[in-house]
Amino acid sequence: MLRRQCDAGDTLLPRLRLLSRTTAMRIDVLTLFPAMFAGPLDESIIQRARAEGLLDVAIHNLRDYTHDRHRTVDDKPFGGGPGMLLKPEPIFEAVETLAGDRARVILLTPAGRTFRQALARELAREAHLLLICGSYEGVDERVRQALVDDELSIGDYVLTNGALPAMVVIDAVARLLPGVLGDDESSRDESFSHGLLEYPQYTRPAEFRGMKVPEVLLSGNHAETEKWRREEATKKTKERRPDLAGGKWGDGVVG
Ligand code: 21W
Repeated sequence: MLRRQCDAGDTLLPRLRLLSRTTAMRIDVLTLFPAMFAGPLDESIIQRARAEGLLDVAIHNLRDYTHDRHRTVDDKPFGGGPGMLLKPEPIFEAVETLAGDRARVILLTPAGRTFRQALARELAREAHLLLICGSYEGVDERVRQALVDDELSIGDYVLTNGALPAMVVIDAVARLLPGVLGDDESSRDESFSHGLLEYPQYTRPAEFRGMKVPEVLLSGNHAETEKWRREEATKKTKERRPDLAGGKWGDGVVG
């Protein structure tokens, strides 16, 4: 079965990578702003992953799951107060239509736990994600109770809705799927998965406007170069991100 997915000319490495995933990862997104997703998912590495059948993303307009003339998705909160809430019926109908019984259902909300690289790695092992984008109005609590497996925030700042956060999650997860990054990108990534920020890097020319590339990098001495890079990365991490300091959570946060 696996064999048929490989062309005769394939080298051994891409063939082995296929062993860990035989079908594309499926990601469904439920949003009030489907048009926001057009650019980011149609460019670069994500587009290539989709074209190669490694990732299957579908964007769904929450309004398509309403049945009234005005395509109503929100209503006033019981108990009063300002603003409106996303009403449960369209979200329930959408999730019941899209999730099957295997999808991991994730609500993007500022009240969620912060999305980190460790969770991106965990999500990359799932077969099917369903991302529900929050809106400024908030969501009826019964959605959380009955449908949602995880609530995620992407950080402590206020956005207008959950569409950008959903794209951030898709991007972080997609690049971890087997075969999405080239061999060079992947091995480079692995060598940084030790919880340090990146060391300073230089390319030609060796001197530019009086600014010189550190001598050790021109020396050709690999051991000295490695030592310099490790020291610089450690120094930078201690200065800028003392909370990471050497990857104390074994988290593999990349720089
Ligand atoms: C902004 C939703 C503010 C809800 C009284 C009670 C998803 C997000 C979002 C948004 C509120 C993420 C209110 C980082 C984000 C998101 C829109 C608060 C108003 N008044 N990660 N509640 N930052 N943002 N609701 O904004 O949906 S993940």
